[in-house]
Amino acid sequence: MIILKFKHVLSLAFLLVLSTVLAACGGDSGENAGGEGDGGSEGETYNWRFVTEEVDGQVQYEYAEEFAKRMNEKSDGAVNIDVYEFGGLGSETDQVEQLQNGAVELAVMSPGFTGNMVKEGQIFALHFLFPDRVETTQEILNSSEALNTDLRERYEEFDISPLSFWTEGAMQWTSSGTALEEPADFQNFKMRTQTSPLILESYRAYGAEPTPMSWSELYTALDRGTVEGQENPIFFIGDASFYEVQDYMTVSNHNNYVAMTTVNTGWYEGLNDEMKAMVDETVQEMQQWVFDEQQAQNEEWLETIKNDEENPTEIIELTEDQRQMFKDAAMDVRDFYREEVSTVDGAILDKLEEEINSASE
Ligand code: 6CS
Repeated sequence: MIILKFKHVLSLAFLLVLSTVLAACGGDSGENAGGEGDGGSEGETYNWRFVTEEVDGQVQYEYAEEFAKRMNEKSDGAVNIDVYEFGGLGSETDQVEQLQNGAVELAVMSPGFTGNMVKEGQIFALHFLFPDRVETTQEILNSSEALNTDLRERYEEFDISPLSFWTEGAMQWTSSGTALEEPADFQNFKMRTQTSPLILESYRAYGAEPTPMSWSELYTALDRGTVEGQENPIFFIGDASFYEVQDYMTVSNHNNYVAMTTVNTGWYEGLNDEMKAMVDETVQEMQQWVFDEQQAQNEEWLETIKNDEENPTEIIELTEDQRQMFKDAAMDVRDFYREEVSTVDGAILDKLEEEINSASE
């Protein structure tokens, strides 16, 4: 764990140097990069950059490494993708901008950091929307027209093309001082969230005081009590060591952590047909790969957290009645999304709810 924290400090130091270099590149994707309007031709090489919000060993980073390996093999070495850990290129929000301006071609992006821009993307902030079964949630993410067509169009207005949506696992709450078992426990509770405004709204609905921040600041904030709790999938609670500075983990399964494989829209549209097909095919193949990866990491970390006697964590399972209280309190946020957030009168949410209902039948 110390290594991870140390590595993170190194990454942040590296950040300044690298982001300066990228800014100087002005979005030039490197030699024969297959950029916008570059049709590519035989014998060409392609050098692309792929940034993630996680570090070596964590799901997003492993995804990008595997993606890069597959693209390199399929192209007989013509496609070379440099994968960047989180911290190397700035904050999560900086990374969104880098994808938009073409400084990087590919990014794993969480909708939780784009909500101030792509309002509809905040649909993922709604608690208890997706089914409890993570496999069914992933099937919906794979096939949903509401997400893969309608929401994608909203992102493309900002030069971001989400090519796929995938779960990193069900999210759980961790806390110090207060065990989170029913909405009343959130009263005045200092909860860390990502930056999308609807995530904050979801916690205000329980009476909490949400504070948005990057995960790079979260360990220290939890340790010092600046915030008292946070939400994440179990592998992340483990690998980022948050559980070491928290007393409780509530198995709430209140939401899924959804990540998107995104590309710069202009760059992607400018790829030649062969390259585009190779990217699309690899994105599709990776859906099962990443599902298995997150499942393995989440299962492994649950055991580690349970058995870590040096850093004991009380694990709380919610009763059906307790979950129902949270569900009831969360429902108003859907109306808020439809009325105050959506720019299309909640049409994407309506369609997604229909898709979820038919997948759950
Ligand atoms: O809590 C967060 O902000 C981070 N959580 C995960 C699972 N991935 C990256 C993200 O930034």
